[in-house]
Amino acid sequence: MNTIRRKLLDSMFKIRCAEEKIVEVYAKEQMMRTPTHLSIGQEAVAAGLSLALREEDQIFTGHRCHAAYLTKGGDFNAFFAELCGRVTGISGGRAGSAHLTDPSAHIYSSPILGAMIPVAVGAALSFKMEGRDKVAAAIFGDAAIEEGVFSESVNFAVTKKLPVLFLCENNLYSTHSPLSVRQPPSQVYERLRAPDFKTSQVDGNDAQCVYEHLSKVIEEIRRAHMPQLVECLTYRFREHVGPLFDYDRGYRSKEEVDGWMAQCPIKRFTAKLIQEKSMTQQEIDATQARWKKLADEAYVMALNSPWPGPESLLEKVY
Ligand SMILES: Cc1ncc(C[n+]2csc(CCOP(=O)(O)OP(=O)(O)O)c2C)c(N)n1
Ligand SMILES: [Mg+2]
Repeated sequence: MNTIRRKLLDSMFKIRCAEEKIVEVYAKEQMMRTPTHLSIGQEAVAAGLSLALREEDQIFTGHRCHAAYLTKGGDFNAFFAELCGRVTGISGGRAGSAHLTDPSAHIYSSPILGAMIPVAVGAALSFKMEGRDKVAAAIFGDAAIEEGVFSESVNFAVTKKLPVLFLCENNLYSTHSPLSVRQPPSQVYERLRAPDFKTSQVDGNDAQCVYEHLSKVIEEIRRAHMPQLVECLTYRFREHVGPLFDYDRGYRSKEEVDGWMAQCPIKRFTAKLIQEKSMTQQEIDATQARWKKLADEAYVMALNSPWPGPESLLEKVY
C-alpha cells in the first residue's frame, strides 16, 4: 500500500508542478499561445484513475486533459514543447493544450464537448470484437452529460455490453454556469443509474479513495464486459481557461473557492501520509522539488527547441 501511496503523491505533484509552471510563465512570457484548462485542485482523479488502469487500457478525454496525459504516461518534455508550439511537442506543436493525444501512451483528447465519449465506446467495441482484455475510460465533465451524445454512448455501450468506464469529473461548473441552474437537484450518479447501468460516486479529492474505488470498478468492467459510471466530486481552483484566479467574475464566491482549497487533494493526502507515518515531510518536499525542477528544465528545453518551419504548414492537414 505504501508503494501505491507514493505513486499517487508522485502523480499529483507531477500534475501540480507542471501546471504551476504554466501559471508562472503563461501571461508573463507569452510563449504558450494555446488556450489552457488547468486541473489544479482536481489532480486526485487522474492520479487515481491512471494507477487503477493497466498500461494498455485507453483514456479518452476532453479539454481539461493535462492531468490524464501526464499520469497515463505521456512524455513530460514533449508536453511543454507542445504548449510552446515546438516541433518536439507531442503533435509537433500543432495540437496545443486541449488536444493532447499520444497513441503510444494510450491517451486521446479533444476539446469538442462530449466528442470523445463515443470514441471511447468505439474503442471498447473494437477491444471486444478482437477478444482483447482492455478497458476504455472516457473522462468528461459535469456539462458533457448534457450533450445528447453522452446518452447515446451509454445506451450503445450497455446494449452491446462494452468494457467502458464513464468517468464524470463533477467540478460543479460548466465554464461560469453552476450545476444548480443546469440540472435537477438530485445527485448526478443517482440520476444516471439504470437497471442495466451501475453508477457510483467517490470523493474526487481523496486520491486513495479514487484509486481503490476505480480499481474495483475497472476490474468489474473488465470481467463482466459491462460499462459503469463513476462520478468524482472535485473542484477547479483556477479560472475555466487560463492561469488566473477568477473571483472577480462573480459566478462563484471567494469563500466557496477557499473552502475547496482547504480540501486540496495534495494537502489532504500529505497530511494523511504524515499522520500515518507513510512518508516524512522531507520525503514529501523532495518529491515536490523533483517535479518542480523537471518542469523548470522541460520549459527551458521547449524554448530551446525549433518552431515548425513554414514548409510544413500543409503537412498532417486533411
Ligand atoms: C460542443 C461544444 N460546445 C461548447 C463548447 C465550449 N465549452 C468548452 S468547455 C465547456 C464547459 C465544460 O464543462 P464541463 O464539461 O463541466 O468540464 P469542466 O470545464 O468543468 O472541466 C464549454 C461549454 C465546446 N468546447 N464544445
Ligand atoms: Mg465542470
